Amino acid sequence: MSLGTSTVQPQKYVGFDTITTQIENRLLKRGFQFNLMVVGKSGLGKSTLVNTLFLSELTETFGRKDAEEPIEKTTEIKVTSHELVENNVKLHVNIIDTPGFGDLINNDKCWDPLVKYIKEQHSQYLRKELTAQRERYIADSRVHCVLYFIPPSGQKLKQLDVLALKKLSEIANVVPIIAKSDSLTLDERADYKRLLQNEFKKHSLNLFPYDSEDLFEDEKQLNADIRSLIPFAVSGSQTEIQFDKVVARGRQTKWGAINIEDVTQCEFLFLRDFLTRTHLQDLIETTALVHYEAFRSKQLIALKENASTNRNSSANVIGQSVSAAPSNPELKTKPSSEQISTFN
Ligand SMILES: Nc1nc2c(ncn2[C@@H]2O[C@H](COP(=O)(O)OP(=O)(O)O)[C@@H](O)[C@H]2O)c(=O)[nH]1
Ligand SMILES: [Mg+2]
Repeated sequence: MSLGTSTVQPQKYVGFDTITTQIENRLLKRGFQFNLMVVGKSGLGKSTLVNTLFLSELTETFGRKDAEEPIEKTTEIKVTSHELVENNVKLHVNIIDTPGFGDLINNDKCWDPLVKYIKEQHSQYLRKELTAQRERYIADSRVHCVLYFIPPSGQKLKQLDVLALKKLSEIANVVPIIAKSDSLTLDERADYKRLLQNEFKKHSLNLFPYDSEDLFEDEKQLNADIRSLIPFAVSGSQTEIQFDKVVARGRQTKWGAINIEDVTQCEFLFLRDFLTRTHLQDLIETTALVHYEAFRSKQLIALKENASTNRNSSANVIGQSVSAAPSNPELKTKPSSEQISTFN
């Protein structure tokens, strides 16, 4: 017997169409959490770009007063939290600033601390999820997006970048960008972008955005358009400049000024639209449904296998000695924090 579903039109107004407003109100009260990690060599303009993205002073960059001054370096992973409000929508942003990547003489596995950090956030979330009295709303520190800064060298990806991009894109949404692209001419920029796109293909890097079967046609098209733009060639600036008709963020040089907010000169606006207007929710959702889910299932399978090996070995012990006290089954199956935080 099959239970068919038929569409019923209630005779009077019932009011469940307000569910979207109810959800919206709840979400508005709680706000949204977005965690953005920036990765790349020091001096590539990471702090400046983050501040340009959200038009606020989110991270410190002092810039240099003269060329002799050393570039300010971030030496450890530093997280700063901010709350941005736009038309009643609260966005909690965590910026995860990472140490100058590849700055050392020996950069062997310099992505390890970043991979470890990303996995640690997944493991913290899993631990909170698995406690008996879990919170209704678990604070989310999982990394939703990794902005990967590539220097404007015009050259192929270095082995270090390939390996780092590979490792990071296995566990998070990675978006590569060409940093300080104002140092390239428009032609050089287009060539470099093509070269990097080929490199991504050659090394089979699985970069964000991903296509899934449940996407609508227009969403697939949008993703294809975005993929043709990646890596975005961007520049950042925290100073406003008076151009012919507008005042906008720009970089003044001896030869003139570039307007960062003009898409014919710089792809900064494409990047910002992508991160905030079109793909913010997708970045958050993909982190939860793809990356975290993969971590979670791997950990839970490992725990289950562990538990069954333990059970088998304790069954042997009980078989040998009747005096063995029955252990607390709750403790047996409950994962310890050490078990969950195993990295590989
Ligand atoms: N030409 C150029 N210089 C930039 C750009 N973004 C930042 N800078 C400059 O590069 C230096 C380092 O910037 P910073 O944001 O601190 O780099 P970080 O070490 O990657 O965080 C500063 O002097 C910035 O003014 C850019 O897009 N183009
Ligand atoms: Mg910095």
